Amino acid sequence: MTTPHCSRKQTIMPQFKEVSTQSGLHPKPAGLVLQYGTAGFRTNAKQLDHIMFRMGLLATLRSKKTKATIGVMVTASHNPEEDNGVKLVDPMGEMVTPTWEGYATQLANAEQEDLLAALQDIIEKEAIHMSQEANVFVGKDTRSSSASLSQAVLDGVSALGGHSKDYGLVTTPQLHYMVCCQNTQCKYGEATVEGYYKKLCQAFIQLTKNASNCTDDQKHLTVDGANGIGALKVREMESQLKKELHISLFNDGSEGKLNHQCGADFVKVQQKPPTGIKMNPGERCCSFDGDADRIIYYYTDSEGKFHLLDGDKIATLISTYLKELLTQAGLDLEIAVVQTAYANGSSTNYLENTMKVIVRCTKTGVKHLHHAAQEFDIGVYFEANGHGTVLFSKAAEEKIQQLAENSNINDERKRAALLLQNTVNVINQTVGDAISDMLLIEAILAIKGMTIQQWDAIYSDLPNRQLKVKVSDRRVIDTTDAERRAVSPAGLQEAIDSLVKNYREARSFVRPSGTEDVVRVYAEAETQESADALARDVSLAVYRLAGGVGGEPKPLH
Ligand code: NG1
Ligand code: ZN
Repeated sequence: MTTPHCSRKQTIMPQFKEVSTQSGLHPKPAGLVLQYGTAGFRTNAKQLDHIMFRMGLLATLRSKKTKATIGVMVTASHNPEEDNGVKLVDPMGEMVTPTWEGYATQLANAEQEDLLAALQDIIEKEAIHMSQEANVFVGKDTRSSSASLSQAVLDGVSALGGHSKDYGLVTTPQLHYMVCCQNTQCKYGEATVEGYYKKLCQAFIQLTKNASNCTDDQKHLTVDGANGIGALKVREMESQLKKELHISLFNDGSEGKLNHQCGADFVKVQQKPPTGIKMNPGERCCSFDGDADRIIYYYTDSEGKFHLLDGDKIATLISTYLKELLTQAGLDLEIAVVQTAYANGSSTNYLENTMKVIVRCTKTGVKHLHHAAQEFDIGVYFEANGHGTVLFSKAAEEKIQQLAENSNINDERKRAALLLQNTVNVINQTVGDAISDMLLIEAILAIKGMTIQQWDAIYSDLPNRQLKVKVSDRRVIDTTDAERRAVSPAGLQEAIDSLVKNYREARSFVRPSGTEDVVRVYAEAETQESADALARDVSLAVYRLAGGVGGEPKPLH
């Protein structure tokens, strides 16, 4: 038997009075269970009102605990327009720490009458002083549901007496940037969108100003804004690029539907151009995702063949550039590239064996990559899907700074040091950022006088295929070795191992998605036919051994 409602009410502490009243306006549908996944909560927007209110409460507690400003971003990134989601941002702009992800799940799933007890539990476990001030920054994407959902977050913050600042429509990385600026007393930059544009655009202009022989053609870039927030923000920023970059913006949200047949996820997974854009052969194009924290480049050649330059190609370009600059500057800093199991085998091979940089593999989800990248002087991390950035340790930044200010060095070292300094400034180190990554990539190509074809030719991707399999409970799949091997259900890994042996240069792995109710299958092999066949074979094994639902996976061809 649960405690009767009225007896609970009598024990409500004054600090919870408002929560008790307000939570009635954001009721939880009884029995609904959601989990804080790879990128926060994400599901159909209709199920999220109570989650948003409760994340407003949790962000307020987290702010009290850390004595710092916390961010809450309302977005479902690359998911369809009907979905929405929420992610919490920790003080330095990083993803919220795992223990608090657990609290988020507990708080989200507490039935209406248990909400105050669930809150009290977190307060006690974390020894939070409720008299401490709290500050929460809130941002949202362009989904039609985002306005009322972000209001629910704001209601949650005010119910616990926290202060909030509503940034309205911003990209996810912009909100991360604001939080970091605020908590570093503006050392990282000014906590406004204008401050963000100013920091990034000034660095970009400094980087490209000496890029010799950059023609107007080379300064042209086609951008697919996924009909989302990134498009709005590119428009806002454009004038500050002072014609150093000419952007043709498509899928700007004026007509098309968010992420529908466009955007970084569509282009990466379908391995084809988005609809709604005009592509000329050989021209550089890029796609953002729905909250502008991912970017993918591509072009079609003169024969009309589509070429994709994903997160692995981006990581390779950036790390090559940084390594060259470090050598020219005479700086001894350790550089590493962090990837996930989805990284193309060719990229790992090139980075380790040709470039000879350290390569680390982590579990999927940027928080894991971010964490691993923090262990190096310079950590370049990218998921194959185009989510990534570069982290510079404090010591690395100081060394670069000192060298850039040193007047006793030769011109080559000076030039390299200044380029490194501006490179640090153009990068959003808090999280992967499509706009910042775009400016960095464009600057590198201009500085190196490199075409997209030359960039693409650094190494050739192994053909690959990603598929999804529906199972009755995806939690039956448990993985190890940075998700590269399945430990359950019994027999699945053995089945994958023996299927892989049928193809040359093949590799395959499966893992439960953290953002969708599916099992993801990845396969790569010497030819596209082999990669497709292997992906299908492995999908069948998942279907049979892990409780597949619906019809059996069909051959792709
Ligand atoms: P899941 O659904 O857990 O595979 C996807 C991406 C992640 C990450 C998150 C958050 C792939 C294979 N997975 O996670 O890399 O970006 O979404 O957006 O791309
Ligand atoms: Zn995203």
